[in-house]
Amino acid sequence: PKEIFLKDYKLPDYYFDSVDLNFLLGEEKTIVSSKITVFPRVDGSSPLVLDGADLKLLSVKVNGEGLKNGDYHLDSRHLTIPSPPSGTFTLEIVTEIYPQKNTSLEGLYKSSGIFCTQCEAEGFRKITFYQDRPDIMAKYTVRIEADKSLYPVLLSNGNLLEQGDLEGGKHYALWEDPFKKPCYLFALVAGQLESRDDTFVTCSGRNVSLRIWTPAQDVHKTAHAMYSLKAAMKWDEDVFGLEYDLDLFNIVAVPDFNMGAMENKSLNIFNSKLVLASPETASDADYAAILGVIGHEYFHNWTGNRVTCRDWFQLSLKEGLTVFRDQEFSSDMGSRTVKRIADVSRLRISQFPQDAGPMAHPVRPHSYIKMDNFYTVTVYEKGAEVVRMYKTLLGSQGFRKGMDLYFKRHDGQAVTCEDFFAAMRDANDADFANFLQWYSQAGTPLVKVTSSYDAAAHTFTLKFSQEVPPTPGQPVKEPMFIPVVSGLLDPSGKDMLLSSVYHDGALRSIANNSELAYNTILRLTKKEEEFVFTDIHERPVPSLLRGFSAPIRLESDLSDSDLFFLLAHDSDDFNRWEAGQVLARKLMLSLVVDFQQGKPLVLNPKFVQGLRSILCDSSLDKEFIAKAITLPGEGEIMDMMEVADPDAVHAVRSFIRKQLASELKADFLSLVENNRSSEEYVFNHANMARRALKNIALAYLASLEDQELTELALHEYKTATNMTDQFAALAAIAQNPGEIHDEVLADFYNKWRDDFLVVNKWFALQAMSDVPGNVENVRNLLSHPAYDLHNPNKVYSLIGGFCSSPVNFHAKDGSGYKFLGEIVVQLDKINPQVASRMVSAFSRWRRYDETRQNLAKAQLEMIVSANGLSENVFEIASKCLA
Ligand code: HT7
Ligand code: ZN
Repeated sequence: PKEIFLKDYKLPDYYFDSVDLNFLLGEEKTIVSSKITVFPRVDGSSPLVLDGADLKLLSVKVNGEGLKNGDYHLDSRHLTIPSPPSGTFTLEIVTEIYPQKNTSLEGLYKSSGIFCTQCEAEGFRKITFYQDRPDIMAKYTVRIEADKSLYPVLLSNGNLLEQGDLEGGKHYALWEDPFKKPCYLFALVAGQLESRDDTFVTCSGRNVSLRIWTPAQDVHKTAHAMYSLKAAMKWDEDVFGLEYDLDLFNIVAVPDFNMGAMENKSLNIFNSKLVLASPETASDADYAAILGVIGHEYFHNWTGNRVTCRDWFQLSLKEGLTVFRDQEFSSDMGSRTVKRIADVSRLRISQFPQDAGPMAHPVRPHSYIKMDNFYTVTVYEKGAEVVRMYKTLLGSQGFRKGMDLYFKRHDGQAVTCEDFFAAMRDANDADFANFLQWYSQAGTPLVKVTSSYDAAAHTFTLKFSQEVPPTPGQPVKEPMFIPVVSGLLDPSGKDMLLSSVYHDGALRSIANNSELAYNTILRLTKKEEEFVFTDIHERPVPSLLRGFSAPIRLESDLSDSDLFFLLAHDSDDFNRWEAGQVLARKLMLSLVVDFQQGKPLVLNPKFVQGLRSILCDSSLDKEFIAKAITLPGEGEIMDMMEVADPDAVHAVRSFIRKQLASELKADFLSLVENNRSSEEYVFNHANMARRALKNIALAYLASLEDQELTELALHEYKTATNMTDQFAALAAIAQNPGEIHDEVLADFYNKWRDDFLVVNKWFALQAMSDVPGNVENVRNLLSHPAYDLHNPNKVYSLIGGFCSSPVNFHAKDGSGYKFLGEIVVQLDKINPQVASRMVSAFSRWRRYDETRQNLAKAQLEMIVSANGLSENVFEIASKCLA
């Protein structure tokens, strides 16, 4: 397979101006005709090379003249016209494709009888021959012709110009998109769909028609998606001054989709999981995800569509920025602290391990074999953290100035991460030191800090050192520019007023900016450096990296009592939560050592006391409490160990959970009692927070395996009036094997067997079970009538769910690895993108003991040598082995 490098980027030799597409959709085959106006970038006679995959070429014409075989070259990836005419010319191509047979779900395919497309990153080449790269931006018209009864709705990008009936029960629609776009934003949908319609009046008073399309039986489940869309449109106007630019915005929900959703210009296509919701069938987490993803795709209209990427290496330019925007949107619609905790947890659970493993890559990768493999948590989530750092450094107004300049300079262009950086810098005349390193250096920086107080000099000193670990292809790293937002707490727990700080031989005043008087940004740029706070009259406790101001690992010399103090008093709620997590991580790691040495496990009573005081603090937000009493995940602890030991970590985490449940039983019982849903389901922060707290208390209680508490969970299950409560009770019961467990799982399936999204929750719950030997149960579920490897959501639920359970996936007999190896090879023949996501579960295999390493390695070797392996899976599996 060919590796593609950022350093080899070249401007295209030809640009396209207008593109007319005509689709004749059929049951056996689809005929695609394209007419493209082509013009050279510079006059000369370079060949025109078009990308194509799985296409049957029927004809090629240049300026109306048919080309004969020798006038062009065709191979399995390209159609080349060696000497096109000089100046502007028209190119007409007719191809035949087979959407019904397309199980890869890229290009044009069918999902439950609906024709739909997915072109990002390089799927357009499966529709017709084209320069399939984002810097080719053209205006499209699209004509679709199909059987009217089978496909009554025909959609594409932009405005509907014309539609009408044709002979033989057919009809057609003609769409025109007035905005230039790269082909990855092209979309087509045809099927039996109905819509929920609404209108949004923009800030300049234009009416925009909003339509959310689904099969008729699901339209009633689109109210929350419509609410989310309107909220996102309003938010983008209010916060960024960005108005929608067409009179129509369509969303279509399909059940078979490789990712969450796609931002095609004015025709977003969504995985139905991220559109359909009703209180009975969707949980609070689903509702929140829908809000975030509807927002995300809508926000792409400006960050991604109006200003797009020059090449795929720049993916984070649109994705990091748009994730940042959707995070801010969700924060503004709910609780900022809780959202920040959730986002940072995700970064730690998924991105930090990626940055420390064989697939580590910079936010802007240097190379790829298959671009699909780089839609990663690094490009998305770490990329969003990079954007967040601009905002932290510039403040809200400075950030907005930078965004305004970015749009002013680049509307209608395909640009790079440097262009974004330059807009931020120039709009604010800012000094960003070597900030651009965040785009090119992989690895999570490790920052160590020690503190000392000089009572005589009234100074408090923080000494920092930083190190960026080596990653594949980058053995040696430069220091990074790291903004560390910091405050100091006085002995009563209040923020101290900060006057000035010495750094690099200069005294910088802090207090003259009243907004920052209790907080300051320490700008780390060196391998080692020191900051000295002056006029500090009592020994403070430092609160560092407030709000998680940079995507780093921070190791401090804070004592346990400092951490308990921060847990109780920090004015930065994120850091309050963080102090509890640091304590929990330390505790868990020390108990893991005890467990490995065969010592009895004993829980530090101070930890129980610290959590009890959080539980009983009625001034705290309930969802914050729920987060604060959630222990770090097993993966997070394993990542901190020299050799990951899944059994020990699992035993310790279960021990602490049970111990907390037993010591805080009365508190948990009253939380369940006092936080039941009394009224109709409402998606708002207060209600979600109540449910979150009640349900985590129930989960703790059920872990005790006590008859009475299982009865309580059963009662909650039976009386639940919404999916959040019902599923939480089911999950609480499912922790413990036995008769009740089996009965309730069967009951849940029978209730929801006709709702595939709910059935997927049922698959996932069983897949994630910690019960030893669960691999057999998961194997059996593969042949369950509701299961289908062709549907990505089902794969993510069952296979993805299984791989997220450390005890079973990493079972010492290798049964988990063998299971995944077999599935990956099977799945790769159906859908390489989904198969390569699954193979990533092996990526941390070197972190385990020798027995496990050998077993995992054997599976990776088996996969790499499988016949006809896709480039997608090859890239991930071979990088894991390298
Ligand atoms: N921009 C979209 C990316 C996407 C995608 C990429 C590869 C393969 C399938 C895909 N489906 C959607 C989604 C987004 O980030 O907004
Ligand atoms: Zn996106």
